[in-house]
Amino acid sequence: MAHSEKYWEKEEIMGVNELEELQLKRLKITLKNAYENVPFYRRRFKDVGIKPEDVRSREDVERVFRRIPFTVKEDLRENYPFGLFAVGKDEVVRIHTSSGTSGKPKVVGYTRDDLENWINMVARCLYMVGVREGDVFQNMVSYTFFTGGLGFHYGAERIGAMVVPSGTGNTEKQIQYMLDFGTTVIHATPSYALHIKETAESMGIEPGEIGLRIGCFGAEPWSENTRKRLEKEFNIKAFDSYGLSEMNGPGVAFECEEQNGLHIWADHYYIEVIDPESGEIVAEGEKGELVLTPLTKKALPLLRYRTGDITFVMDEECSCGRTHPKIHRILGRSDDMVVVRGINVFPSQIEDVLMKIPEVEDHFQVIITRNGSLDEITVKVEMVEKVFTGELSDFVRIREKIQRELYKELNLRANIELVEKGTIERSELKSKKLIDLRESF
Ligand code: DLL
Repeated sequence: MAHSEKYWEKEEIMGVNELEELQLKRLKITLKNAYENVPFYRRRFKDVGIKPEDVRSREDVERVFRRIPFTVKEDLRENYPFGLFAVGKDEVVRIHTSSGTSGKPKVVGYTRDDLENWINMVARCLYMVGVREGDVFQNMVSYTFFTGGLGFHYGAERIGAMVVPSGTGNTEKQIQYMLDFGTTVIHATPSYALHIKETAESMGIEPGEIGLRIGCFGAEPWSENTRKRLEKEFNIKAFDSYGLSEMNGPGVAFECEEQNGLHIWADHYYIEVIDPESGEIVAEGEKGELVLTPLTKKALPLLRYRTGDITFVMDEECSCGRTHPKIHRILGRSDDMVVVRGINVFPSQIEDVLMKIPEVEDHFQVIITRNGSLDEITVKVEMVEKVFTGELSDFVRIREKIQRELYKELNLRANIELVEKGTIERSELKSKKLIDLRESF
């Protein structure tokens, strides 16, 4: 395997110029593949009057490539199941799906080379955060259609770690396995990690004494203060992991040891950030929706795919030596953002505020309702058992404290409903933190 002591692949430290040349070379191949093999894209090229060979130089990427309309989730749904595939079933060796809240799932496919690239990308990420041959990697996400299970499984195997394919559920057993097998690295959604922590405590086990070193958490938004909690409780370093099925799955972007932004693998993805309203590219470093084009994906060459995720490209060199750009941790999904009384609110903002208040437990829910013409925001918060005295004055004090802290961040007065630990439903995969009931009013 071509890795030095510090990096998994030499591509991680390529010069920026070289990296851009590689992007151009691969983009040309991707455009040709999409044009020649996907009727949907051939039509789109025709509609805007361009051909793949019109993209010759880096300038053409801005001039020509950016005229191609965005691909959106609905395009995948409308072409269900394999309509956007660029290869026949004989070349596809695996599919995964990702379901939204309604309608048909999005089906994604991989050729053998696609899988190879994906495995290496995930291996890169794991190696970057310090996973090595001697580690025991417990993979606590779903192994079926969700890309997180098999995606991480093969990546960790590629490094040579011992993989425990435990999937989700049976949380008490999972904890027992950690102790029995000497697990050093865990992979889960942040919500499930919090649930595991709570379950361990209820079994009389100190999470910090399990012997874990590293936690890889992702697949849903989480906040800096949640990281602090997870690191402290489990006695680990916790890293943010970003990806989406349409771009292989996990392994698109990952934090390095700096824990300050996620390196996005620019030799495999072309990155744009747009204003979600106007579709225009935002100024460098500005916040917007991430748009990705895979550069090495044979089976499903989605062009200018709107991820729906809000972030920005961080303009700084990373002391880890990797040259690939960094994105800020995902601030939220554009369709997760709610506008309450004219103010934009992301559930992850609320999470960050709550997780720094010691009286607040790890679980919460945001409920939006409409009272006449006025939007109401209610945050249901579990209280730490120790402070749940039943004294009215305590309730009032804590409620006011939470309200004040949220007001500072959101400039919005929220109703706070304090509930007992265990009231809010726990989640083994992605949790639903926001319930918007306004539509049904
Ligand atoms: O969640 C792939 C994945 C698996 C990523 C395991 C990380 C770990 P999907 O089910 O297709 O794929 O969901 C993709 O989840 O567009 C984001 O909105 C959200 N998401 C993924 N990672 C993060 C993260 C997988 N670290 C969608 N922070 C994406 C915030 C995330 N949101």
